[in-house]
Amino acid sequence: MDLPQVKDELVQFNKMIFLYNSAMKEFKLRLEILRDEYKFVHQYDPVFDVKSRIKSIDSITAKLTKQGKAITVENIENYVDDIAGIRVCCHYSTDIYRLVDMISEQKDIEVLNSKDYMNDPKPNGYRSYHMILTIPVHLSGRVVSVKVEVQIRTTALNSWAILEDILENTYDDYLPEELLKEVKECADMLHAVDKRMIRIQDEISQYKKERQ
Ligand code: 0O2
Repeated sequence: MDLPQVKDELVQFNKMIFLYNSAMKEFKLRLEILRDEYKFVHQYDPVFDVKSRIKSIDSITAKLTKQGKAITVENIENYVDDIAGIRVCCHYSTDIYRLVDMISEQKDIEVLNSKDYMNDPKPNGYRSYHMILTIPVHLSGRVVSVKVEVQIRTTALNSWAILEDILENTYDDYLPEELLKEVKECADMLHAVDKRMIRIQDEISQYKKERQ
């Protein structure tokens, strides 16, 4: 690549990141409004915490290299779906599906792909709900649909995912069997606790209803 080409690619890259950043802002605002409405109607916030990030250059290049693709802006846009990432933590797993429905019902949001790792966990114990969606970004004179990855999970399973991520990134090519087993057991225990808490929450709601 000669210098003008490099410059052009850099401009395209910055434009692309600007769009992904705008899409994240747009999605976070939608989510905030949905939460406010839910709180207003049900006196309860289904969301505990929201984090967002633009995928790191290292992670983008690793993903493209793994797919055997050249590192270009076009390939990033076409083959990496999670440049803009939103992670939503809920207290209870029932809140996850409430949110999935509320997000999917938004008329101008298109859900391209969903993965329900809550009901179908990864072999290591990972549980989360993932959606790749597009959201319109209104610019001066045009509207652009931009991809955002949304991960929704419980706070308990989020702590687990952080620990598991550290484990994956610490041991280069050999992960100790014992640790893997223990980490999987922790995921299963946390999931069991999440389920018990829902049962307790149901019992409390039932009691409240009966007292009304
Ligand atoms: P980062 O650091 O978030 O950028 P794909 O994204 O399609 O290439 P995959 O695995 O089919 O790969 O997609 P999937 O399952 O939807 O996972 C995408 C993201 O979910 C990952 O992004 C992680 O953030 C998270 N994730 C998936 N599986 C695990 C897991 O077993 N443990 C943990 N801790 N997180 C997981 P990246 O690109 O890996 O990382």
